[in-house]
Amino acid sequence: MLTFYSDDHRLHHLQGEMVAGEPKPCFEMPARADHVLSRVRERGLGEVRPSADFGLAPVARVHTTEYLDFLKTAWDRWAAEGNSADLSPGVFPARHLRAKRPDDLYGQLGYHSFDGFAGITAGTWQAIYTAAQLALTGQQAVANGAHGAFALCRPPGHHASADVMGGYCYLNNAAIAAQAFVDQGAARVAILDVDYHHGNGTQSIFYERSDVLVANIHASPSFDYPHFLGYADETGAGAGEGFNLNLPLAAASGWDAWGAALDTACRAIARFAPDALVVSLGVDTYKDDPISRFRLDSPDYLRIGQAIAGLGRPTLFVMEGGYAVAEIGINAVNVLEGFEQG
Ligand code: Q9C
Ligand code: ZN
Repeated sequence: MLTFYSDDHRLHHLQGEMVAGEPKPCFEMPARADHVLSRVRERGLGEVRPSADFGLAPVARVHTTEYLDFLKTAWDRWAAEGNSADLSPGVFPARHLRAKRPDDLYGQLGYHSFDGFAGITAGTWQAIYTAAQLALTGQQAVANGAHGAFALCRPPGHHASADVMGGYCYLNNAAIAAQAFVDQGAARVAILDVDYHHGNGTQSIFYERSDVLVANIHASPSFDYPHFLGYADETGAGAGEGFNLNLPLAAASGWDAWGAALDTACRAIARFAPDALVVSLGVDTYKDDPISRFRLDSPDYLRIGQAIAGLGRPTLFVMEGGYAVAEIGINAVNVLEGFEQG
C-alpha cells in the first residue's frame, strides 16, 4: 500500500495545551507522525510518496472561503499586531450570544472555533494545507485503481466542520477526500470514523446528504470529548435522514463492545454499497492512550483492518488521532497490514 507523507507537518507545533488547569506539552505533537512513518518503513508497507498539489478548489468544496481566508491570513494578522506566541481563542458564540462574524482577528477566531484545542502558529497554514493535499493525493491513487492507500495526515481533521475548527483539527482531510470521490463521479461514498472521539466535523459536513454515509464508533459524548455531538439519535436530517450512524460506547470498552460496533458499522456500509470508502483512522482507542478511556490492544488493530478489507471497497485511510506516541505506529500500521491481509 502506498503511504502519502510530507515533512510539512513539523511546521505545526503548538507551545502547549491546558490540562486540568495546567499548561502541558501538546498531545498532538510532531513525533506522532514520525512514529507512524518509521513503522510504515520498518514493516515494509510500501512506497512513501510526497503530496501532489491540487490547490484550494477541492478544499473549498468542503470549507467556506471565508474560513479558508481566515486560516490562511490569521498568523500574519496576529504577528502584525506584534505577537509571537500561539494564537488561541477564548470567546465563542455559544448559546444566548449572536453568531455574527466580527471584523477583528480575535472575534473571528472565536467565531471559527468551538474550543481552545486548535491554536494557530506561524507554520499552521502550510501544515494543514499540505495535510489536505496528502488526503487528496491518496484519494487520487485510489481513484486511479489502488485497492488501498494511506494518507499520513497531521494535524488531524475530523473535528473540523465547514467553517469551525477545534480538537486539534482545522481542515477536514477525510471529508475533503470523500467529496473529491463524489466530484469525480462516485454515486456513494462511505466514511468510517474509528477515532476514539466522535467526528463531529465530518458528521456536520454530510448531515443532510444521502450520497455520503458517515459511520462513527466513539466514546459517548455523555462522558467524553467533544461532549456536544455524537449521540445515537443523530441519524441525519432532510435528504440525509438515515445516512449518519453513531455508535457511542461506554468508558472502558474493549474489543468485545468495540468489535461488535465495528460489525454493525460494516453491515451498514455493506448495505449502502459505496463506490469508495474513507477511513478516519484514529488509534486513540488504545488501552494506554493518555487522553482516552477505551481498551483496545495492539493485535485488535489487525482485526479492524481485516474487517474493513471484508467490505471489498477501494479504501483510503486518513490519519486522525492517537496519543500513545510510542505505540501509535504499531497500532496504525496494524490496521493497514490487517487490511492488506484481508
Ligand atoms: N484532557 C483528535 O483525536 N482534548 N482530537 C480533550 C483531554 C481535546 C482530540 C481533553 C481532544 C481532541 C483528533
Ligand atoms: Zn481522537
